[in-house]
Amino acid sequence: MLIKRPRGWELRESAATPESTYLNRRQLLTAAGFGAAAIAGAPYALDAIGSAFAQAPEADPTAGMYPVKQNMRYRLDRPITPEKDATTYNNFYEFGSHKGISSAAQALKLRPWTVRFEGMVEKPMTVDFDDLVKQMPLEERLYRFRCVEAWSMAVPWSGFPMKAMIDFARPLSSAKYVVMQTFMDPKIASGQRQSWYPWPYTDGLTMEEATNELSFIATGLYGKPLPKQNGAPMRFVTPWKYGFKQVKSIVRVEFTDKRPVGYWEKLQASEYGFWANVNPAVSHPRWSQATERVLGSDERVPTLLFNGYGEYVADLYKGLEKERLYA
Ligand SMILES: Nc1nc2c(c(=O)[nH]1)N[C@H]1C(S)=C(S)[C@@H](COP(=O)(O)O)O[C@H]1N2
Ligand SMILES: [Mo]
Repeated sequence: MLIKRPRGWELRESAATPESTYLNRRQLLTAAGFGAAAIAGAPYALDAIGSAFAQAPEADPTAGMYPVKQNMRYRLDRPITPEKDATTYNNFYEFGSHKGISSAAQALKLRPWTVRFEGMVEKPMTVDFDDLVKQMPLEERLYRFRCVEAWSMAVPWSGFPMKAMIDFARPLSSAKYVVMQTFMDPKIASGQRQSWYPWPYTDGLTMEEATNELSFIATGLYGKPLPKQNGAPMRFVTPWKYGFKQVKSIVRVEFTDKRPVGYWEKLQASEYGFWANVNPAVSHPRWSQATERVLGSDERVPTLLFNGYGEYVADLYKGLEKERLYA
């Protein structure tokens, strides 16, 4: 009797794939909430599936820490930006020089993740991110955010005061500046293969600025661990300065007595400087800073001096009026 035996290339995918793998793929799709309808839907949904696969194998031991309690001292004068806008309209040049990098950023591997503290410190050290975050006083803060490109948002960051991390690092009293540096991995970050950019991304500020109560290290957003595209696992937040000071995916924190030159200042010193405080009266050489486009709405609103945080930070700049404080 002749029996037709299917050859290898005739097998259906479900038969050819070991059952466990097949089930895992299905479980992942189900767990991530992507049914057949979502798959058949917009390209956005497909991107999201890609990111579900990229993220799922990395268990996040800090996930259970969120949401954290909101610190009511910091209030907004405008609605919170829809989560979808804040997490799909990004600047993260490591993954491309356009706003749609959120799916490319899923290639970032978050564990293990270590942070190196060095330079003018009592003792240099390397700390595992999961150990560091456990020792920090986590809280949620609603902050405004203003990019030098004249768009803005208002988001709930979770994280801890930068001051807590500085105390942990124990800098020498002679340290005047703190510099943060992003990871360097051109294999996964295609932007880092573009050699005309001054990789790795760094930026810094004075110790007085870094220990101001507003300076914050974000490890979460919208009550969850920080998405990769927003700078996971930890990024700097300084709401009275333009967005480019807010270094993402930090691997190194250095204390120094020399004023640092950050990524954008290295690239184009005529347009971007050290202080980078928000000021509607001082234009960027190529556009006005008077108003801003609010992400997720059609509105343009007036920009505020120090992005509205003058009561907390204006004193930091007394006597420095001759410096280029607003670029
Ligand atoms: N490593 C790194 N950090 C970065 C950037 C970047 O390209 N690379 N862009 C900066 C700029 S210009 C802005 S406006 C903010 C954007 O943050 P968001 O994508 O979370 O809104 O990240 C800042 N931090
Ligand atoms: Mo920006």
